[in-house]
Amino acid sequence: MMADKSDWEERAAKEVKGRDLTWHTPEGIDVQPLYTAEDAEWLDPGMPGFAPFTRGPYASMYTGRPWTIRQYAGFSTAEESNAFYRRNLAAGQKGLSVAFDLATHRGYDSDHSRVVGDVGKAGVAIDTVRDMEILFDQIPLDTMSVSMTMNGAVIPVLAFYIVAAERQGVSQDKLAGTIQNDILKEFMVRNTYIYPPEPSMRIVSDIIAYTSANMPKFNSISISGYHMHEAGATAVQELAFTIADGKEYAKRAMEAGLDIDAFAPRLSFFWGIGMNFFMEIAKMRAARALWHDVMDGLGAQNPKSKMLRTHCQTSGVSLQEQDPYNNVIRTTIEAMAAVLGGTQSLHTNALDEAIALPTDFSARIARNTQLVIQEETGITNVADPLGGSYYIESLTAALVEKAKAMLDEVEAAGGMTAYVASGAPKAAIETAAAAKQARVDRGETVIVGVNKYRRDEEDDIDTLDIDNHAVRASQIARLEKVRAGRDEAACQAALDALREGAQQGMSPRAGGDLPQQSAKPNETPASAGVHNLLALAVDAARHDATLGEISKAMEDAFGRYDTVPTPVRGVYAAAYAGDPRYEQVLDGVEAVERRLGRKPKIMVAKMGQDGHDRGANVIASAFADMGFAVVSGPLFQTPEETRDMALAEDVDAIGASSLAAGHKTLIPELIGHLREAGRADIKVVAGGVIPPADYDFLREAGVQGIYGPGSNVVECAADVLRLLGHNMPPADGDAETAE
Ligand code: MLC
Ligand code: 5AD
Repeated sequence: MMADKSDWEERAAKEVKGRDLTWHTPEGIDVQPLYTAEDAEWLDPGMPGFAPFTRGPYASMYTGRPWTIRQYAGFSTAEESNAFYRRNLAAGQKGLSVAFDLATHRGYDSDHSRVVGDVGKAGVAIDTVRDMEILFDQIPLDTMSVSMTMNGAVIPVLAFYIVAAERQGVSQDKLAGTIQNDILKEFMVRNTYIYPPEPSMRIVSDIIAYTSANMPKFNSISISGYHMHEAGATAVQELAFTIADGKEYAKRAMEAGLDIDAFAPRLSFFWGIGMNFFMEIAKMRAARALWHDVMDGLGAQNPKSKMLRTHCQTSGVSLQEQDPYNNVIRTTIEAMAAVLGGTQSLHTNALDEAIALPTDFSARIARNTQLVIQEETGITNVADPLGGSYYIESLTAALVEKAKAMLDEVEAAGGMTAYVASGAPKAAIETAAAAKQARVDRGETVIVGVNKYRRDEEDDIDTLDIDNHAVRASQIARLEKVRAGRDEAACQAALDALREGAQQGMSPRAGGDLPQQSAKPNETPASAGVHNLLALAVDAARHDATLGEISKAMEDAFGRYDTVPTPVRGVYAAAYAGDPRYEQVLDGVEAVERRLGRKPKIMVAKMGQDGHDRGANVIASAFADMGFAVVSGPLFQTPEETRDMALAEDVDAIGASSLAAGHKTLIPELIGHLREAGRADIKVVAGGVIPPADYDFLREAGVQGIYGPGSNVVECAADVLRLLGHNMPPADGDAETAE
């Protein structure tokens, strides 16, 4: 007789002497050491290309057409990015994906005083249609599909794209591509919003209305879990919150008077793919099943409305500064998960991700990772090759079940806009992130070359450096030229019309950030009427209005939205209870407290337009748990504003978190301001994505500690105690110290 699962359990228990082999995942799923037909007999995943699309949106999947190799890129000027795109396309890339700089994301022209450190740094600087024309010079927009990652300044950027194509002789109905246009996740995790939630949601549905009427081949939105994943979300959180976001957008568009089947086939998705291989594959399958049911529930009839298509990007946070060639291996594994999960489009990260933007060399390896999988492995020859795997099907079902429960919570809270406004999903993700960081710091989650098998010395690798001052100067020159050459009266008239359209379309609830109820059936929907913001902005762009001007016209009606981070508390204390090194740090903090007569106080600062706040929040929550008084600065401060807050709060140290390459400009400026104020005694340390090649520069500027990715948070605190004059004993072996 054939052995069954109970026979197996008996034998395995003997082999491991009764040890419990269950894996308790951060999602709360108890993964068994073996799956059999008994676990999966009730699961039938159906066929690829058929409802509920668990096995993939298309019947033939990659046997018919492989996924699109779509590498996300952009840096410096439009000229430089254009040349980079053309080199990549010639070498096998298939679609484009534009990364804009943070000034552009946040609706500022390159000559604005708040963005001095950001222009051209983390993406390409775009101020006018002219820049957009240069970006796509010799790239035919009627055949190339282009993704643009833009959410805050989504109206001017899409308007520029439409007008740049027009000037290339391509009408908008021919444009194939995707605009990210997903604002809810910006309020949760990515932070490149400009306006308050309510007008931001109007922008989303105005774009859906415009593209569904005028641009039939264009995906109006890329509903993104990626950034939640990167912020530390579990697979269930990423799934549930992203699907809930999608549902919210669909409902808003319907409330604005659109027919669901007119726009839903052009809603698209975007997942982050990390190292938990099978979980990520199951996540993508679960997402398709969940979306099918949600759209069915909203009354969609067209099967394409219920068919989830997605882009994926391998995980940035899974990549490390230490021993960076390991990142090629990690990215390959993640890319395999994305492909086995059935992605339509994929970006593979470059090996220098944790250090700087990709060079030509690292971009080539990243691209070739996909080319090798696509052309050398035979993986594309079968649709959904893992369908029917007992483990995969069980995991998919478990994720569907858990995500459904979380979706019910969102529904009970009044839908995703209300839930986001409550801060609950952001806090839940931050709690997961802090717990994850603690598992890494404790060595329970192994990262090769970081918390295990660490090398004594690291090799140097070449990284891309951008001369931010030169890019800014050249952008300013072009801005002046465009402004001088345009019909000023016509341009201002178009901007006035946009401002008015923004005001009128919003009444009576302009600027509010409470969830909106359904529009009354006889109310003229803003999105479909004469006040469509994208239509008005296209007109302004035709008259060469700048990105900053278009954004400002809407800001006049909507206001600008600011938030202060509110890091979670207690996660570290719980994770480290009883850890001897952690206890030493607690003792150290108390010793400093006795000496000062108050708690040592640290400010966690985010300067410039860089909204990546996961690292800053992890530091703030861990330091608070260790007994420091912690002040979190608001996002987007200028160095002067950081100084003012540090002086007002009378802090002992400032930790500047930088993940978007502004560190060489912003941190030295801050130190200069502190010195001028006579407070050179305030210690400044820096953390985030900082290339080792910049360490000397920063130290000379007065930075007293630098902590790259992979730094141990407890050791950072030990270092800060030393800076505050406490005689802190070294860690065992002291190999973990970040710097
Ligand atoms: C596909 N097609 C097939 C087929 N597979 N036809 C027959 N048989 C098959 N097997 C057809 C499709 O129907 C479609 O035509 C065409 O081929 C293209 O396929 P696709 O599946 O739509 O792929 P693509 O065009 O690449 O679109 C993928 C997408 C899209 C829908 C997911 O939204 C997209 O490209 N997204 C990319 C998003 C992105 O790059 N984001 C970067 C974020 S970076 P038709 O006619 O039906 O269209 C970021 C980082 C940061 O956000 O800064 O924070
Ligand atoms: N070029 C290439 N990749 C980028 N990323 C961000 N900006 C750029 C850029 N300008 C990638 C990184 C990061 C993710 C959000 O996108 O992988 O983790």
